[in-house]
Parts: sequence; C-alpha cells; structure tokens
Amino acid sequence: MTRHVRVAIMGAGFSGLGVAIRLDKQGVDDFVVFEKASDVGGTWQANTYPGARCDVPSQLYSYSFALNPRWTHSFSTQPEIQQYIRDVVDEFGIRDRVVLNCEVLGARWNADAAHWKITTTQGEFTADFAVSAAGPLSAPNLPDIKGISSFEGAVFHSARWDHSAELAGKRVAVVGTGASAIQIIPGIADTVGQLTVFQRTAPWVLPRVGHKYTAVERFAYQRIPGWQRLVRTAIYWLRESFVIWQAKIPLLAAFVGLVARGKIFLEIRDKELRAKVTPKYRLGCKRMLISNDYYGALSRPNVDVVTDGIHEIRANSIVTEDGSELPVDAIVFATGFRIEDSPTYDLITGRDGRTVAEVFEAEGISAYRGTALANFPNVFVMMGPNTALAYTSAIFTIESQINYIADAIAQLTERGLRTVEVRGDVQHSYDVALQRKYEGTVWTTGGCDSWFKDSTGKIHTLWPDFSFRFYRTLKHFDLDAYETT
Ligand code: N01
Repeated sequence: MTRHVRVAIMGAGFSGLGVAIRLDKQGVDDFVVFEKASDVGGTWQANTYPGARCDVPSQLYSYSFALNPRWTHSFSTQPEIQQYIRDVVDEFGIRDRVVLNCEVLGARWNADAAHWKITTTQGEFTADFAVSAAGPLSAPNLPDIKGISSFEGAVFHSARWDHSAELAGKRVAVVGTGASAIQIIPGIADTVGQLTVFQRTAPWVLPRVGHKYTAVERFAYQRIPGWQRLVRTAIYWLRESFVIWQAKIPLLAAFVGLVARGKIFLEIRDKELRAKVTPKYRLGCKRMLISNDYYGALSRPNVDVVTDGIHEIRANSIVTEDGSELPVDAIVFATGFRIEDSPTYDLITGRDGRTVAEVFEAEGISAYRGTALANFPNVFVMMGPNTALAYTSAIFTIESQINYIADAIAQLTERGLRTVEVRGDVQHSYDVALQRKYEGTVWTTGGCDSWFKDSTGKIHTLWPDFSFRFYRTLKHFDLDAYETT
C-alpha cells in the first residue's frame, strides 16, 4: 500500500535531519526521512577513514539550535560528529520518522494528483513536498583507469573505507591529495610498510590552529550562559573575513600564501619534495586545506610522492605515464565525489518528464537560491548549486535553506496552495547575476582546475559572497518568484 506524507525528505545527514527537526517544531509532523545507510549522519556516517575529522572549527560545525558543549577538540573527529548527530535525532524526537536502510530509487512528479510519487527499497510513498538532501558529497568519484578491475589486492574509495583490509606492513597507494587524502596519509603512514602518494595537483595547506579542549573550557561551555554562543559568534566572523581575500581582494591571497610556503619550508627538509608539494596556482583557487601532520607524513622514509599520472593498473602494481611500474598491495582512491554528475540527479523526474540530470545537461547547472528548480514543482534541494562555502561551515548554508523551506511550506499551507514552482525567468536572472560575482575572484583567476568549476569554467558549486548574505537572501520565502496553483 502506498503511504502518503506531507513532506518526504531524502537523506539523513545534517541537511535532511535539520529540515525534519524544523518541520516538526513548526507542527508539520507528517514527514518521513529516507536514508539508504544503516545509520544517520550522511557524509559523517560514510567517511570512516583513519584520521577523518572536520576541518571547520567544532564550534561552528553544529546546529545553531543544538550547540554541543561536550566537543573534546576544537576540530572534531568523525566519531564525535556522528555521535552528535545521533544525539540530536534523539533529543529532538524525530527518530521514529527516519527510515534507515531505505534507498530512494526514483521520485516522479504527478501533475494530476499534485504530488511526488517516490519509489524506495521499502515501498511506494507519495508526498506533497519532496526535499532532496542526499548531499553533494555522497557519490564517490572512482576514476576509470585502465586495468583497474584486474587489481588483485584491496581497492576502495576513501568514503567506503574497507576496515577488513589489512594494511599494516603492506605497500599501499593513495590516489589524490585533497581534503580526505591529507587526513588519510598521516592516519596510515606509520602502520603501512610503504606508502606511495599519487599527486595530480599539489594542495595549499595551512596550519591547523586548534587544540584539545581542557576540562575548564568544557566546564565553561556547559555552565557559563552564553559563553559558547559568544565563542561561536567570534569564530563565525573571523571565518567570514576570509571572503575578503578570496572573493573581494584576491591579491591578498598571495600574503596568506606566504604562510603556506613558510610551512612547506619549515616542515620539509628535502628540496625535491618541497618542489613537488608547492602548488603552482594561487592559494584559495581550490579548497584550502589545513593540517599539522601531512608534510611530516610525506617526509617519512617509507612515503613517496609520485607526480606522474597513472597510466595503468595491473594485478599487483601501478604503472605511471613514464613507464615505471610500482608494486602495490592495496589502493585507496581519495579522489573526491561526483558533484557535477551526481547520480541523485537521475532520480528526480519533473513536470515535463525530464530528470534533474537531463535538465542540467541541456540547460546548465543552476538553481534558484540554490534550493528551487524550474520544472520541478514542490521540491527543494539542500546544498544545491552555488551553495557550498569555501571558508566556513556548511551548516550555516543548511540552516539558511531550512529557514527558506520551512517558510515556504508555512506560507503555502496558510494560503491553501497546492503547488509551487520557481519561474524559469527568475531562476535564469538569478544565475546570471550570481555568475557575475565570480569574475575576478581567486576561484576564476587563480590558475587552477577544481571541482568548484565545470569543464567550461562556470562555477556552479560555490556561493560567491559572505555567508550572512546567503542567510539574508533565504530568510523568507519569496512567493512572487514562483508560479502557484
Ligand atoms: O576530494 P577532492 P576529497 N587521478 O575532490 C585527485 C569535503 N571534505 O574527498 O586536485 C589522480 O577535494 C584530485 O586531484 P586534482 C571537502 O568539501 C571535508 O579529498 O583534481 N588524481 C584531488 O587531489 C572537500 O573539498 C572534510 O588534480 C585524481 C583528489 O583526488 C570534499 O569533501 C574532510 C583523479 C580529490 O580531492 C572532497 O574532498 C574531507 C584521478 N583520476 C573532505 N581524480 C572536512 O573536514 C581526482 N584526483 C569538513
């Protein structure tokens, strides 16, 4: 039997759960959260690799309505963040509406009934509104390298860590040097026998200025009213100032680059290694990384950095473009996620029978306020196009979108409206205005390729401005930008 709900939420990470908690709070308790994994947490449930921790300060990396005075470090580890998410689900009493091990196989708009028909591995549902909260970092990007299927050892992606694979004493290859890899490499360097790091583009790495919280600090967060919020606010504004050198005065990035260069000089003695890890583009062009143990790990005698591309993978080795054959027992792909062509875009079929992926393919990737899509009535996308923040917490974006969606549902309910769809011309003008904001920023002029941009150079991932402007833009739902029935 098909069950009908007011709102169907796809994904039980920070986004989906945040929407659920807000809806519950405003009296819309008839919702369901579908989660294909066996636990809540989204990306924090999936990424269990050694060394996984947040590179955004803990004080910012939590819901504003559920500060956590129990964090043990100013940059939290993955297990602590996942436990925080579990605790929030229980504290806000929404666990009964989260369906685990339930994968969404497709969602199709039914214009006659004015609802979404959602097919899952646990049956059919219909919903007045759908919220896509699968997240941009949910589908691993596994490069299609010649011979990969012939490899006989353990091979897995960073977001699907194989904890049964025995890496101690083995020859291990890590492909990629992004945010995940620079945590994995120090996490395994001292237990594996030989570690070969395949670097395509050197990342800029800044020091992680953080510390383990003392008992006194934790006591203060728990007992002094307003103290934790004050600290959080101070960190928020400090991070907000990063926009000035990233987007407003890009030349300032060169000065921050000096800090990163100094770090390479101080932490790496070997001149050849220094040259390999020194990026050739301006700092900030790709997501900047923080670490205090990455360069130390690369400097170990059992670690090599290979900058030649991978030509082929054989049963027990990797062959590079220059013909060298390197024997390996296991390969870890820390090669990021399918952001541009996320498979979740194939699942949602809109008013004219086209999927989100097909619309993006034909018309380019865009969304009104990163949240609404023309041709897709009554659906909202969490962390949609042009919402990612390069310098501060994604949870700020998520909460801004939650405000917008909650207000949309409240206004539509109050006015007795059944359908809402952003006007195509409004979405187009929004995108054109947004694209102008990237001109001259370090993301477009910094001389790098990154997942921020597509193959044409258009940026459809990042929000280009201060995050408080995104918050203000989404504070209220602007019904006049939408067609309604
Ligand atoms: O992925 P990435 P990630 N051959 O895309 C390389 C978040 N995150 O999983 O730079 C060889 O950053 C690629 O090379 P290049 C965060 O938002 C957050 O590390 O494209 N190499 C790059 O080095 C982050 O941005 C935390 O030339 C290939 C690497 O793989 C996002 O997740 C922690 C390749 C991919 O880096 C993704 O991070 C961790 C190929 N074919 C992650 N394809 C926090 O703490 C790709 N690469 C919050």
